[in-house]
This record gives sequence, structure tokens and C-alpha cells, in this order.
Amino acid sequence: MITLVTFPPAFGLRNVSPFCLKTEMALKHLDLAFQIEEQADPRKAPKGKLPYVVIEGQKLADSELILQRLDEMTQGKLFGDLTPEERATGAAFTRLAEDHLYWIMVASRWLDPDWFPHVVSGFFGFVPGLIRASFRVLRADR
Ligand SMILES: N[C@@H](CCC(=O)N[C@@H](CS)C(=O)NCC(=O)O)C(=O)O
Repeated sequence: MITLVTFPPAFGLRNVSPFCLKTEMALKHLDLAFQIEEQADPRKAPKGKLPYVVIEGQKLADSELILQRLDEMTQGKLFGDLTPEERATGAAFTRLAEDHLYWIMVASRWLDPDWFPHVVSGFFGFVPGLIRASFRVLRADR
């Protein structure tokens, strides 16, 4: 059984992390048996980020490396039909979306004062009320 360690749902979304969603979608698409373990604190993950998977007791982080591993495990069911050119184009778009455009989404979440209350409630809802309220004050002072 594969364990997928991801963030819990927030903002009414299945997952707020595109990397966690992408990995879960691949596991579902491949019809592999897996369980989800939700973790709110990524600092305990192998690279300090989520997602990671545990396969046969081994932790593997980074959604791209995970997808490559799933492709190998399923004899190419994810990427096997693609030509080398198609794979290269896919890698280029992946880099564009994940290493560059992704940060626009992050900035709109964390720097937009109108949206910030949702960050406080969605990400830090588990923090006691008084401490949580101080997050809003800190953001409002910026
Ligand atoms: N290249 C990684 C990126 C993963 C990533 O950036 N995850 C973010 C959430 S979307 C994270 O865990 N951030 C926590 C942090 O930076 O503290 C992948 O593809 O898995």
C-alpha cells in the first residue's frame, strides 16, 4: 500500500497544493491502492515540503520524482505513450507552471490583504483564537 502524505483540505478545496493534487490525481488515474495521510506541518517531510509518498517503507518527495516512480512501477502507464519530444515539451510546461507561475498564486494568497483572512482561517484554523487573531494584526500592519 502506498501512503500519500498531503496537506488537509482548505478554502473548500480538496487540496490547496497543486503538487499534492497532481500526485493524488496520478495515483487515482493509475488505479493504484493508496491511502492519504494528512499533515498540516511540512517541516517533518523529507524536503520540508509536501507531498511525499511512502512506498515499501521508503519516503520519496517531490511530485515530479513521485510521478516518474509511479510511471516505472506501472511500466509506463503515465508517460509511456509519449515521444521524447512530447516529454520534453511536457517538462518545459511543467517548469513554467511549477517553478514560475506557481508563485503568482502564492503571492495572491499571502500578499493580498483581502484574501489574507482566508489564509488565517484556512491554514491556521487549528491555532487558538487569540494567537490566530494576532496573525491578522501582523498582516494589517504591513
Ligand atoms: N517541487 C515540489 C514542490 C512542493 C511544494 O512546493 N509544496 C509546497 C506546498 S504547494 C510546500 O509544501 N510548501 C511548504 C513550505 O514551503 O514551507 C513538488 O513538486 O512536490
